[in-house]
Amino acid sequence: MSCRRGALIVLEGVDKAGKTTQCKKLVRALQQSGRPAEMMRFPDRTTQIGQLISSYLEKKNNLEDHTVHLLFSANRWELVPLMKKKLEQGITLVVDRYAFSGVAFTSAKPDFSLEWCKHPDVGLPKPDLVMFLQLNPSVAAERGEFGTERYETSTFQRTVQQRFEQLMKDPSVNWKVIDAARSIDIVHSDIKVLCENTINMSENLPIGELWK
Ligand code: NYM
Repeated sequence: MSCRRGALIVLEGVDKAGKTTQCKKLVRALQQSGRPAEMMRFPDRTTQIGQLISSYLEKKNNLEDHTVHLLFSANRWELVPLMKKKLEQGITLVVDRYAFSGVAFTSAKPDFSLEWCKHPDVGLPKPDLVMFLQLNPSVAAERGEFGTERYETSTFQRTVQQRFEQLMKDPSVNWKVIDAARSIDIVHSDIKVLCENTINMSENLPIGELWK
């Protein structure tokens, strides 16, 4: 008997778009409807690499820009065996940020091209669906102050948004743009429908390779 695989679903967006809230709600809703689902997030700050990244983000240490980019990518690669295992067991993974954040944030720094930034993540398990939670920077600002971590400034986030827009032009990735300025529940019901359709469509397909 062949087992139907789970879907790899990614939520992306600039800070304050509501990714984490929506990932949690989505996992709960899928589980309640009898579909095995788990949440993951990147960076995964629990591994040794993740701890280096976390102290970098908290400004407790400084890392050279290329180096930290490669660490973010390594943090994804170290979780790949686990991700594949879960997908093959039929568990849908709902992932809060992925390689797209990796590319958008590093390439928002001076002298980093999109192409260079994509390379280390080429061949990662390809998401069956990437939902981009779209939120105008001025609306994001109304949602409250940014935190104190690295990258949490309006100017930087505006450049990150532009990099995401460049990445979304790539038709090899199944991007869906979600208007995140609406209420949590309305955004959730849109996301849930897209996700259920994706689970049904991808269950018999092999897991793809990103940017390959
Ligand atoms: N970030 C996240 C990167 O710069 N590169 C990456 O590859 C990933 C996955 O880390 N500002 C940045 C985006 C966020 C920060 O924040 C992680 P959070 O709140 O843990 O999602």
